[in-house]
Amino acid sequence: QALQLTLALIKPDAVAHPLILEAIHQQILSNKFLIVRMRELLWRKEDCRRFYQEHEGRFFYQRLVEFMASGPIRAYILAHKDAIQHWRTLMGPTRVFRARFMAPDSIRGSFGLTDTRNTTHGSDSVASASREIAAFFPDFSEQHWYKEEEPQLRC
Ligand code: YYY
Ligand code: MG
Repeated sequence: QALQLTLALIKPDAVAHPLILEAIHQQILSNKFLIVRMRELLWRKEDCRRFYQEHEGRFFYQRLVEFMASGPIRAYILAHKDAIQHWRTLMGPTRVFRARFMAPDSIRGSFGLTDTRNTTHGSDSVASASREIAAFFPDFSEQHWYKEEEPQLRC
């Protein structure tokens, strides 16, 4: 398999600002990701809780869930030969202080507001990418994509 898939989210803080939303979208394009699927949606709190269940019990869990349900989100399935790591590198560090000082040109370094309102999400492993893609795109079959579409997209 030449291409890897990841789930990328643009969170409510960034979707709310058209220029920031557009700047992030342009970064996706200029970094040669293929946009396999894209949708915008409002998330229910119970979906946020399930999506972030690995963080249940952490001090920020409740504020994270409230925030993720506070406005529209944009979800992408992105393909790239190194999609998971490449997207996480473009996003930058999770926490705003670190992002500003260690990776000022990253998406979070440029646009992140707080540790919670940090613009974007990216899957962190092949297993989480599969789980997260299924959560946002229940009709998408990875197996079918790798069999029928991916071979034609390689270059
Ligand atoms: O994968 P990534 O988003 O970079 O960070 P995680 O450690 O998985 O945390 C998920 C999510 O939780 C983060 O994007 C914002 C929120 N969060 C927070 O609100 N406050 C923290 N101190 C740490 C994380
Ligand atoms: Mg994470």
